[in-house]
Amino acid sequence: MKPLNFLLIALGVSLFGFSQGKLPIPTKYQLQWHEMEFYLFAHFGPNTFTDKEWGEGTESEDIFNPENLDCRQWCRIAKAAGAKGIIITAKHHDGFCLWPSKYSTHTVRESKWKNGQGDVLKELAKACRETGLKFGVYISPWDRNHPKYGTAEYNDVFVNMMKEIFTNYGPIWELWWDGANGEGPNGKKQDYDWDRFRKTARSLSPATVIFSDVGPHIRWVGNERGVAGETNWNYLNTDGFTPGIGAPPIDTLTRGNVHGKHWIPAECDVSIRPGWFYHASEDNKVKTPEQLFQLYLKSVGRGANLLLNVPPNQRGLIHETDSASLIGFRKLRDENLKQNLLKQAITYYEFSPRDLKFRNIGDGTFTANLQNFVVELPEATKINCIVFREAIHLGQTIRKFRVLFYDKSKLVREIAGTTVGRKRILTFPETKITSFKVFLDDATGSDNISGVAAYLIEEKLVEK
Ligand code: FUL
Repeated sequence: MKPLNFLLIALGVSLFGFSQGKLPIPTKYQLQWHEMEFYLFAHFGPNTFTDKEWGEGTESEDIFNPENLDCRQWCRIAKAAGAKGIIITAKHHDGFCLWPSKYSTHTVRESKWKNGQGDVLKELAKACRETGLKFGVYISPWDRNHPKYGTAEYNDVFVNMMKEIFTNYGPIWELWWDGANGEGPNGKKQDYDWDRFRKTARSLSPATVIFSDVGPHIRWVGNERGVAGETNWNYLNTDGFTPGIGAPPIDTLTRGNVHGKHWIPAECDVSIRPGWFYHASEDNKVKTPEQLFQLYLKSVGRGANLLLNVPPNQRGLIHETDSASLIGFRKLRDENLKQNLLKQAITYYEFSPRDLKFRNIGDGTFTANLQNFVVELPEATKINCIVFREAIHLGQTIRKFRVLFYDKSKLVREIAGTTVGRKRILTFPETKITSFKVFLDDATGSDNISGVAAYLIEEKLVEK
């Protein structure tokens, strides 16, 4: 090779490496997680029976007795709602284990339920497998029952419990480490060995994605309302931070860090009811399908995932009001977001010859990635919702975008935004258009928008 050619190639490689290669990108398991989009959370345990949110850890095991427990019912409802998995509170802050752990004496084994022979994790893991749902486990580091809590040995207990869970109930798709660490009046304080916890999980199950305030794979969104930032980076800086008290500021969790060093996307956890656990007094406070749709727009529609808590009741079943609401939510998504109005549209580069055209396919996935482009519809069409997807397997690079809508040559609406991420759903008042242009005013790299779709949704569903 001639020296000059070599130099040019080397320069190209290093420039490319500088502009793109350094960007954090998702692992294949994180990418799969992004595609999960919406799944359920099940808060279940002694609190279900004591009507509390945070148990003391002193509750008698016998109060846990869900006589009609049917995890298949949970799964049927989850499936019908279009949720793709269930994460269960295997151990909440009260320390009660929903599986007969060898490392605790405060478990289903000590309860009256099925004469101590029951195992909720086993039943749910099986039901999830049979239904084709992913199975996830919440295990609270904070433990108000365990006698070892507050000593170095508790870290061994926690590690051993994880081993039991991975070994006996796997595959575990997502592991959830809650950040709450409110110390009880006994003043016990635990020095958690996060590093060891992470290594244990990774060695036992490399495919599991771990959630905590600061990842390592998925971060808390900073609120329990189910709302991601309108600007939402999948990047986060974690140096010097830990889950719980040592977490980054709320605003950082909600928006991420534009120059963050790690790919740690946000997950929006929120309950369908005011509380996390089931309380009969909240049966008339279940979120409506329309409210859930709003949450969908503010979580999934901002590039995050939606983890919706639907707490089983004392019988061990999901209440009919919650299930009706979930099905209604599914119906709204199906009826409003199925018919991509751009299926017949032609897309071409704004600044290139018009013969470079792409046709949208199905859900609006392009055959190429685009930056500045025009979408032309075959006829005047009313829309009030537009959905973008970014090619996040290459990183998150869009910082600012603009969409200009035209009715023939007349500009009829302009909207602007910041990040796109896995999915960005924008809603606005109904507008009749014949074409629109998308400009990425601030973006790096050349593979950015990987899909676009447009819909006419019911007026009442437009984001409030
Ligand atoms: C919080 C906990 O304290 C709540 O009880 C609930 O589990 C929620 C999802 O996370 O940190």
